[in-house]
Amino acid sequence: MSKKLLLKDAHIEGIRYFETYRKQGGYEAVEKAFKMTPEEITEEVKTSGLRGRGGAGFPTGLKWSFLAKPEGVPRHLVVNADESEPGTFKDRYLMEFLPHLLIEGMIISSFALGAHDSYIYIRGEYAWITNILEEAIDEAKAAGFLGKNILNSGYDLEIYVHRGAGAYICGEETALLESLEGKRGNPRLKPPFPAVKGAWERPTVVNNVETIAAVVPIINITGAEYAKIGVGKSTGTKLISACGNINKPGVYEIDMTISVEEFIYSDDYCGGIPNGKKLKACIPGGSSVPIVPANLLLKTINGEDRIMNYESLADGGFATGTMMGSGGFIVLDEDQSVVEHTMTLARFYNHESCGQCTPCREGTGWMYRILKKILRGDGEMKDIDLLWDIQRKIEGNTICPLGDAAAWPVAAAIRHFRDEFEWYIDNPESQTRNYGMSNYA
Ligand code: L3W
Repeated sequence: MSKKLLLKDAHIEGIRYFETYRKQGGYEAVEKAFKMTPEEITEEVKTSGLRGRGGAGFPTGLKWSFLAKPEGVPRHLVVNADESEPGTFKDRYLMEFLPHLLIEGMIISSFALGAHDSYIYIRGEYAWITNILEEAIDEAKAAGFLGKNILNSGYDLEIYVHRGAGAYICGEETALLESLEGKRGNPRLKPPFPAVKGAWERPTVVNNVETIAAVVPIINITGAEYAKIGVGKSTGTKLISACGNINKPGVYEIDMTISVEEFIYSDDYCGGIPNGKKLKACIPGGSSVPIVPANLLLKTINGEDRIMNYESLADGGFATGTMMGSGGFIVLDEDQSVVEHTMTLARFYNHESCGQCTPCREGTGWMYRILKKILRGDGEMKDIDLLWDIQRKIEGNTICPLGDAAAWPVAAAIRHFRDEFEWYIDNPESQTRNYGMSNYA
């Protein structure tokens, strides 16, 4: 069983409330951090090897050290809680059950960054969690951990919760900042990175919920001890939200040394596949990362066990491997249609494209229409090559990663499951026409 750092107290009744959280040692990391300098805290985070848990895996301490500090200009910490990636629901769990862990992490991180106004940008659909967070903020304030002169340190901090309005694109950090400023959530060109020009053109660190929560155990046990958990550049623990054809869907905290096989089949985690079905494929990092067939999922190209971590999941590049991404682990059994699954994702990305970049705006809709055509029984063999061509023209040609995220699932599906596309085209009458056909019209 993996070591637990974030979810160790999640089962305790009432842990959502300040009093219970405090009894379990909550806010001791703040007390410890306030005896350190901001630079020492950043150094601890660097030593820990913590990488961004939202999808990109960028080193957190390095990002913090990029924060510009011009004289007299306020800077901000913005927590990205716009968790909208299909298959990803780990931040929801953290915020719902352990809101004080996030707030404690935000106090320490804001102090380290010299931010006095920090924000949680939360997806609009998480309305009930907004209430939980606001209640927790009030409790922390009443206990002297937020507001003016926290713990008599002379340091002031306010935390605001800002609800999104239901657009996936607002999970992209620059679209999020636009939205936070009250504008339409269109991604900005980078550079400048938010660390230099972010919210209201001020230096801003944008970090995922889980990343900021992880700062608490890092301060509690030290960065060096945190770095000992895991392997290589995959240090500490990672939350995985597991769903699809598994016996025990849910949120699991893993140390990044366990194999993918153990994660899927062990009773400590997913508990295997229901009804004795075989594993067909998996999308291990949220819908944006490439789908991997079972054989490549369980073993790397060198025949070694594939491990649930950043390096091993990406082993072999896009041709064979995939990515850790946000840890949204979607399992498909032998009964699932990869073509249909790919169409569902294409529909999603087409709907969520902001429309700024032509390749994404036009390409996502084009891919969706071709996939519908194939599923409807009207596909032609040349459609597969056309799909391939379109995704190639989207990837790398857009302002933000939504274009790549729309292209990769299509590319990986064709690369690994081309025969399934061909089967739909060869068997126009025998495909899964008997359900949901209105979707393919
Ligand atoms: C300062 C530099 N800052 C990079 C910062 C940058 C950002 C972070 C990572 O996309 C991915 C996407 C999704 N100076 C910097 C610098 N930074 N160089 O580092 O940057 P980047 O561009 O690699 O990633 P991104 O734009 O944040 C995130 C993938 O994650 N993903 C995400 C899924 C969705 C969720 C969710 O719902 N929670 O996570 C899944 O794979 O496709 O590729 O902060 O500013 N020189």
